[in-house]
Amino acid sequence: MAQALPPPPAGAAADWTVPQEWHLYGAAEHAMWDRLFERQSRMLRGRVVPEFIEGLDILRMTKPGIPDFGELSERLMQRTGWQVVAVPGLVPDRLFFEHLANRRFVAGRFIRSPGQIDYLQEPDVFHDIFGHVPLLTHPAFADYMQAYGEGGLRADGLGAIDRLARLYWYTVEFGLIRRDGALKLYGAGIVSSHGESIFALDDPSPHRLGFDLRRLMRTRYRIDDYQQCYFVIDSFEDLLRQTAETDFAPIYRELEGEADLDPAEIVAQDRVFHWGTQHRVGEHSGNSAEERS
Ligand code: HBI
Ligand code: FE
Repeated sequence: MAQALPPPPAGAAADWTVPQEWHLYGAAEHAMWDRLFERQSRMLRGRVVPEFIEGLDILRMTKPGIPDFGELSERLMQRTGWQVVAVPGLVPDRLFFEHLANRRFVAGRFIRSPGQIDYLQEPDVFHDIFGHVPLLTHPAFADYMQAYGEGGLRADGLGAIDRLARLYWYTVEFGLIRRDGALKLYGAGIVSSHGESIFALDDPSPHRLGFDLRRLMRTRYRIDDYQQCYFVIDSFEDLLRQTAETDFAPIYRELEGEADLDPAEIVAQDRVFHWGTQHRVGEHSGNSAEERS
């Protein structure tokens, strides 16, 4: 059942938001953003779904420095009615869902230090803004994120947050999409990670399977390594259709009788794009991409 929320940290509002305080970033922090931005935008050319690059342009994220959340929100608001708000770190599930359901994306405001360039526990501003925000300019994806938040609030009352979190993980964080017969990246955990943006698309190790809501809700995931399994959607519109128009309560009940699947498993109904060798499992431990979310 839904539990009482912990109180917000000192300096945060009741909904856990804080001011970004953009003026407090120093030159080294902006330089770190520029370095990550340059490295990732070069890497992603031709690998990421084109709407991601369009989102960077629409939001003027190509200009140097850590973006100002107020400016991003203004442009996003015009486009799809979304806003970006700063939070001190991970927020409780229910609040996270409430923000999404109200078309507010919560983002960390700190940036990783040079020693953490490829490994980070908590989502920083580069993961949250570069990874997540460009696709919020896409109408169907923007609606999907809101629907996910609404689904989260319902799941909270049904004891099903863990199942729903798998949906987020395998789409919003680590999703692949098919475009003109080729696979492209769109998940924020992949696109914000230098190593995983190669691994997810090109490495023979991980499975790449067609999206199937029930299947994905049964599949465990790892937070400390590259994924062993990626799920491929046909389009953002299709993803939205399969989630927004679905009452998940009967699915949660149905799944209670079924065993969880290991991410290395393949089952008979799977639509297999690539049957992974799984030979690189564990090689990237401590090198998670999103570095969790
Ligand atoms: N809080 N700031 C932040 N960012 C997240 O991605 C996040 C969170 N709280 C909960 C959460 N993610 C997930 O556990 C939910 O998707 C279930
Ligand atoms: Fe994330």
